[in-house]
Amino acid sequence: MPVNTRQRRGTHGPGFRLYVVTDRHQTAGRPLAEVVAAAARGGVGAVQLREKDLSARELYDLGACLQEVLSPYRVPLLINDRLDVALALHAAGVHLAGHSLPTRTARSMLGPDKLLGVSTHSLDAAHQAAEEGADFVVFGPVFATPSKLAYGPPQGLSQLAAVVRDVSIPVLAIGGITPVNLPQVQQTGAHGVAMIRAVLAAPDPCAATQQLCRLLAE
Ligand code: 3NM
Repeated sequence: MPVNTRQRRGTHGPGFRLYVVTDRHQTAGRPLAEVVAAAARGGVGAVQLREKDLSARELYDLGACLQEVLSPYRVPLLINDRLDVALALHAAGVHLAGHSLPTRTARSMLGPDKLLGVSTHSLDAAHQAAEEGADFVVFGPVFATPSKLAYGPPQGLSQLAAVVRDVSIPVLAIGGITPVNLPQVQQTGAHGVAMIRAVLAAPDPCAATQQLCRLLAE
């Protein structure tokens, strides 16, 4: 049984189109909180805390710090994989990876009101996430990106378009997305984009975010 997706959809799909995923090693030496604050000033829609090498305690502390900088802007923080940390922080939601708890299980532990995003790499996985109660999926990598080179060639725009067409919940594209290729991504009908380097590594993350938001509004 789908987890009440029809009732929740519409009131609950992600209200955001620009989703910044953290990697504190991609900030050109600047503190992550400083860069995330700049992205919030620039209008980012949501932030996912994804620091896979940190312990629960370290993630909790960093998440609390990011919540402090995001809360004046009302930007939701989602926690990658660690449902326990998300619950401990009263975070806005959780973002699941392939190795995370099953989507259905995470949804039942989170309740209907928290945001639940799922990273997917195939049409089947995106369908399954929708069936099991995800609010949105992230699909990728659309273009080549250093951290995913080992997994083979990128999915490409036509595969993204197929997922957007077929899946009943919003799809955000990820992987190698920049202001230059963003218009092609938008042509697929994707709801929005998720990115690391285009914001976190930008010389001026606030201006980069503003530019991306302008493009996404077109
Ligand atoms: N997940 P950038 S691609 C974290 O395909 C992540 O699921 C991907 O970084 C996926 O915006 C990716 O710098 C890296 O290319 C995105």
